Amino acid sequence: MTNNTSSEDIQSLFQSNDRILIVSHIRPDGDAIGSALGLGMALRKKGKQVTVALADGLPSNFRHLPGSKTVVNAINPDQQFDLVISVDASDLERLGNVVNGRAIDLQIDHHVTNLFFADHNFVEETAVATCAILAENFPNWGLEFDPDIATLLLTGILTDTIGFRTSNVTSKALRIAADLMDAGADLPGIYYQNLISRSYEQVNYWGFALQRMQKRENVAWTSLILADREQSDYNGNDDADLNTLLSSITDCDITILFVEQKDNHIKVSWRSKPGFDVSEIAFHFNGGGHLAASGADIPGSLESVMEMVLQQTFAYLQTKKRLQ
Ligand SMILES: [Mn+2]
Repeated sequence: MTNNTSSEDIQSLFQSNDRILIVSHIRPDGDAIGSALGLGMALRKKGKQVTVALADGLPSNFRHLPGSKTVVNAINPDQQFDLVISVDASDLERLGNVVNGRAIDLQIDHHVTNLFFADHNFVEETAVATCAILAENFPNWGLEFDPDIATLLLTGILTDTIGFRTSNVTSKALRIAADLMDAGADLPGIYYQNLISRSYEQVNYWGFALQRMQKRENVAWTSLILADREQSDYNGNDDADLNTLLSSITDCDITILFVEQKDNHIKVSWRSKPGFDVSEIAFHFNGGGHLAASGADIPGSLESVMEMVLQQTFAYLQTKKRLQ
């Protein structure tokens, strides 16, 4: 499967269709939101009627973005669209139930695992973000930037590259970002807002976990329990991005976070340094993920899950040592 469209095709799709629906993946991140809203705004500037729909709506940490109030999380099944576009989603399932069986006319994405599920597929695997593909191609597609659009697209690039520090970052990505700055995006502001700033409640929530942190050999672990969430008044996502902090500990090759859930189960996440494959451990518990970041949902009490997971993690390290 391969790309089957060109910039000329895309430009004429935009020119000849008026009622446009843009969708992206469930649990939307900065790139999903930035690309859906950025493309939507650029098409509205061309006089198009645009609906941006995300099955899970917009997480609170992205509600500061321009145009965020226009996002809907469901569409009337009878509503007619001339053109349905998916951005930043590798397959139909990732869209959630927002398209209600409508076919996807055009998709723009950068995931290696993309299934080329649209009539017109524009997939660029080497792009650091879908927002980078949009920024690079807007001029070819007859679309223009303004400061809001540039802000949305740079938000996607910055969040998908965690501030230009993922291994796929290229000089081209930086040139695209520079062009977006010229178009009016405030890079330091976007950086602070999306990658640095945290609420008092979030950091307070971390505090409970940090106090309980333990370390044995090259493994550190800790837990967040339901009571911590209540005491800190934190109401954001499960791990509160604590994994990012844990994974920065220099002398630990593997870090593990246990997050207690309602109904007697524990969400476990592993992070590892290069050379360690934590997906192998997660797989043992019916979980999965990537070499360096994996997770599993395990039924049981915190104590029992912790014991099983630590045992399995140290067993993995033992086997690895023996093989070396
Ligand atoms: Mn992306």
